[in-house]
Amino acid sequence: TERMTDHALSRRLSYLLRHAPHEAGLTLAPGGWVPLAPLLTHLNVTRTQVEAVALGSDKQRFSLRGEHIRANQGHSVPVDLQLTPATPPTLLYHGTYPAALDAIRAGGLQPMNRHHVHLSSDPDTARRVGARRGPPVILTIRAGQMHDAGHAFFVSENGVWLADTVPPAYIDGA
Ligand code: HQG
Repeated sequence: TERMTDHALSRRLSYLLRHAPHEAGLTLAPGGWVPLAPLLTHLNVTRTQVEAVALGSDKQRFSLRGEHIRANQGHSVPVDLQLTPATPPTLLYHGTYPAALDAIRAGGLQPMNRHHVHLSSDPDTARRVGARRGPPVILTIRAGQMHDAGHAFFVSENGVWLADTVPPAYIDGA
């Protein structure tokens, strides 16, 4: 069989570890961890290939620890990621697309299919996230104020800021 490209393997790992561990016969342990061995068998890849993808990923999407692997964020299946609350910078950014703006103005940012709203610490990253759906719109989130008002923030191992929702009052640029 042909060797999967690193990109294809990264896509498969994201899919299995965030959305469909059951397809590989796995369940996510607290933190999102699964044992590496059965995953390698399911994907028919080597540990070396997975290490290359995990360590080489621009976004550090995965963590490898001993004989276990996880996705650092982006899950839709129920999982306790064991995130600790953290104090965000004054401003965070979210890249979205024009057709979502009416709903965002009315209801704020919602996690949609994921567990959290994903926020970036710089506008360039937010622009890249938004550009996945066409011409992006960059929203500025007054995260410091929001945190002072009692909203919890978390930061994933790969530096993505997460919040349960972002009320419209803290969003500029919509
Ligand atoms: C929008 C990728 C209507 C939101 C990226 C977004 C990121 C609303 C979409 C990570 C809304 C959800 C996450 C509301 C938010 N009404 N639309 N009230 N609130 N939206 O993919 O942030 O490459 O779940 O603006 O790089 O785009 O997979 O979230 O457009 O880090 O590692 O609903 O996924 O990372 O889309 O992306 P998503 P996202 P990976």
